[in-house]
Amino acid sequence: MDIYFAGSIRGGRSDVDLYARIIDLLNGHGEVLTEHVGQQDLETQEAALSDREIHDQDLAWLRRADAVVAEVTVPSLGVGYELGRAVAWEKPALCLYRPGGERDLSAMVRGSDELTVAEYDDPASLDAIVTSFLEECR
Ligand code: 6IA
Repeated sequence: MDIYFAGSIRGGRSDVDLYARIIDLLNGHGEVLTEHVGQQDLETQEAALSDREIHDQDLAWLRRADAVVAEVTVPSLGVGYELGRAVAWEKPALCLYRPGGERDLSAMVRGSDELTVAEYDDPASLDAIVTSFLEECR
């Protein structure tokens, strides 16, 4: 199973360690096409790519994916855009959100019937959430 993980980059990197942890979990279920989203030094590594190259490569991976998993607690225009494309391409998409922070989740995500939103407080619960979602995708 090819899995597209989405998480904030220019929207803010405060959850990058959590992204790496989620990517580790996802690697137990299939191939994660976007492991770079969890890399601490992404900003320097990707500097060689133009924005167009990043956009085109990411959309090609998204097109190929069997499932999308997004951590949406840190709001990101790019993640929102990817989720919109995932819905348009009828990809199953799971949005992971920790309530209680500074920003409430967008109504465009929580209000969509075509996105699965899972709220969690403890990252230890992510394994069960992700496993249940991906088993339904198979
Ligand atoms: O608007 P954002 O940057 O927060 O959007 C984040 C989302 O867009 C992620 O889920 C990625 O899939 C995608 N994305 C945005 N920027 C990149 C990137 N390099 N490389 C790969 N995917 C990206 C940006 C590097 C730059 C800061 C020098």
